[in-house]
Amino acid sequence: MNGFGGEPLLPPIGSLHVILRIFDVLMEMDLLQRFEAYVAAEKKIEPKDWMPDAYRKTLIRQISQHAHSEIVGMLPEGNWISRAPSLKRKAILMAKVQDEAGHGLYLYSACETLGVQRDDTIEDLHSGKAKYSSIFNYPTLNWADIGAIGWLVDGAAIMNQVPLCRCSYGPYARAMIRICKEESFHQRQGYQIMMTLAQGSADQHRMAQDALDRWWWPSIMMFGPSDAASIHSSQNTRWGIKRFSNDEIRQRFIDSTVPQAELIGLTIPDPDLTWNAERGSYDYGEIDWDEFNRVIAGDGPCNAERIERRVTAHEDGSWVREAALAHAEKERARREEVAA
Ligand code: BYC
Repeated sequence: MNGFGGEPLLPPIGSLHVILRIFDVLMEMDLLQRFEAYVAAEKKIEPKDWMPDAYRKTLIRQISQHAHSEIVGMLPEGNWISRAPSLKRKAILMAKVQDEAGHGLYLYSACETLGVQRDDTIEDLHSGKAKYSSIFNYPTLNWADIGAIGWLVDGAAIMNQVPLCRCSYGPYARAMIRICKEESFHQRQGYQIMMTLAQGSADQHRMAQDALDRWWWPSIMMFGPSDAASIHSSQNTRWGIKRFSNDEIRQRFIDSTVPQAELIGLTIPDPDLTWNAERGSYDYGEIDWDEFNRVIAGDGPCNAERIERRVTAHEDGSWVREAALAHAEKERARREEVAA
């Protein structure tokens, strides 16, 4: 292992146990100080660099949960591929869902650079140990929901993920650059579906408004608990993982989305939403944190269905993994034979 920035660690010296222990502690303190200065100078931490255990753990937690969100996020939209209203909409939705699979793969790979096995992170999802975004535990009842997901859910995802492109951990930051570019297309396709419906027949307009009514508050909850209740924020901000607080990003999302709704003649379902000229921002109503806590604890409308679908898909895919491993083994044996 290197120091961070590729610098070599000092070799251990001395033979007495106590001296070694003191040396270890001093070295750890020194490394921590240098790590924090390095991060504060906006330099990227790379996989072989020294990092505090807690930094590694919080990144594994966040990146794996982010990867799970991408993969579980394919399910509510995937349900509508066969029912999209035209060939063009079907092709667009298929490409979008495929993009989400790609995002999950980049993120599982970024997570593996921190020393965890993909199988273990997936097992944590299946066993309910690891979370994934609360938003994907709500059902997609009709086509307008696909518009609302693209517009609001991908819109919220971009708002949260653009700052992650500057995350102090290199592999995560680099994965986020491509993901954000793709999410931005997703957001536009969702808004375009909503615009088409909102400007269509009275029934279509009602469908768009109904989807906004059902998806607005769950989308607002995506940004996580209020700053006062956020357990990871302060340390992760200090370590350059988080650049803005949950409430700051939530506020930005609301401020940019309200005019988009107005432009297409839809109403945000929040009677307390008012422009605050002094703050230059919208004031908004009370978020139902009981609902948020219930959903992230596993008791949302679709939690059980989502996990069951993921477990079945994983089991159904076992023959592909086994075939790939058998092929790799044959290739290795062939190479060894040639080399002998
Ligand atoms: N759902 O201390 P806090 C997408 C958990 S978009 C579930 O504030 P942190 C997509 C949190 O994990 C969605 N759990 O945490 C879009 C923690 O629990 P643990 C994915 C949530 O990490 C379209 C606890 O609450 N995006 O993928 O500082 C199509 C306390 O929270 C939620 C990301 O994952 C939630 N909404 O801040 C397809 C972005 N919110 O872990 C796919 C990366 C909070 O201690 N993640 N919790 O058990 C982040 O930026 C941060 O992790 C968060 C939370 C802002 C989400």
